[in-house]
Amino acid sequence: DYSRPHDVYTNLTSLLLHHPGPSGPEQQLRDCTLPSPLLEEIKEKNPLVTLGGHYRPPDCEPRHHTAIVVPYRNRQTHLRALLYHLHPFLQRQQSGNSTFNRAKLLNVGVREALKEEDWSCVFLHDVDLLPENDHNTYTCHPQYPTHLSVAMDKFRYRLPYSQYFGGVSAVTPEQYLKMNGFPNQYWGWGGEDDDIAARSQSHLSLVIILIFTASVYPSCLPPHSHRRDQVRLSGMKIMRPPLAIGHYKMIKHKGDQGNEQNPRRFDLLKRTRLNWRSDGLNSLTYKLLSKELEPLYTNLTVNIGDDP
Ligand code: UDH
Ligand code: NGS
Repeated sequence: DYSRPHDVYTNLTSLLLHHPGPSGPEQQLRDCTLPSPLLEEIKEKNPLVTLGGHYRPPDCEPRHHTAIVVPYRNRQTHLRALLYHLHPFLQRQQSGNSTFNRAKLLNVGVREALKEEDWSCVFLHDVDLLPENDHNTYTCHPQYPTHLSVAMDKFRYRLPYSQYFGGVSAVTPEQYLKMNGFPNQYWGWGGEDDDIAARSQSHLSLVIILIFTASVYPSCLPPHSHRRDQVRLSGMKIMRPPLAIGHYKMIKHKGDQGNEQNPRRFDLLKRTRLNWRSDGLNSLTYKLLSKELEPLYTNLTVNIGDDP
């Protein structure tokens, strides 16, 4: 019952730093240098596959019903290797064209990454931005969210506007929790980064004493003379590297199908102050469909629902 559904699944590629590289178990399996995974393990990784190897997308009517026939005798290890790859592969192919939701995918990525390991810093990194300056250290500030892509070539190496928070940013798990993660309601292009900026600043209004402490003890500041920007909400701050350091090249591209401008973004932004406590990490729902350790990244396929 592997069927190509209507636009339901959204593919999330999350880049986990320090991940086992090309010599990891996935690669070893492909090179046949690792025993095939156990059937129980494959089953565990594919919770939505039912008895007999059936899979049905949970939230839509399939358009196709496909059976896969394998001629087989005495090849248990091969069968297990095939099942291990095929189930997530087929579920991935069903990734649909429903409206993109960058902030919700980032929420999912952060939550799943934190299940894996106790990261001290999590980067939120657009796929089309290449850092150009080695001094732009990929670390977190201990107290405040950091915005790193302050000087992109497409904006002539400066901020397009002073509150811009798009592209590449970083939070510690504690900062992420305190700001209730990111909004889940921005379907389509635009505004979600402004909401994230506003909610981090809203939160920071609660820790004004820490800001004061940081200014008294400069040793609390991160390396490379990150400086604190004055922002609109009651003198709150977001950390940024200097313009000369936060250089990024953007891989040129057009707008994506399924990520058209969100006409509701301005209305949503007006309500950030009211909504940030209830829309975010604490209201996040999704279904994890598969998780694959590729040689250079971890690929999570998730169902995050659709624009209501
Ligand atoms: N992304 C995808 N796939 C998509 C859409 C977005 O992977 O279909 C991710 C990707 O990481 C990307 C990020 O979401 O870098 C941000 O999306 P974007 O690159 O489209 O946004 P950006 O604002 O570019 O950087 C906008 C170019 C077209 C704007 C049209 C509206 N003015
Ligand atoms: C603002 C958007 C942001 C976006 C930024 C840069 O207008 O989400 O432009 O866009 N805010 C709203 O639409 C409310 S860019 O020039 O990269 O296409 O990140």
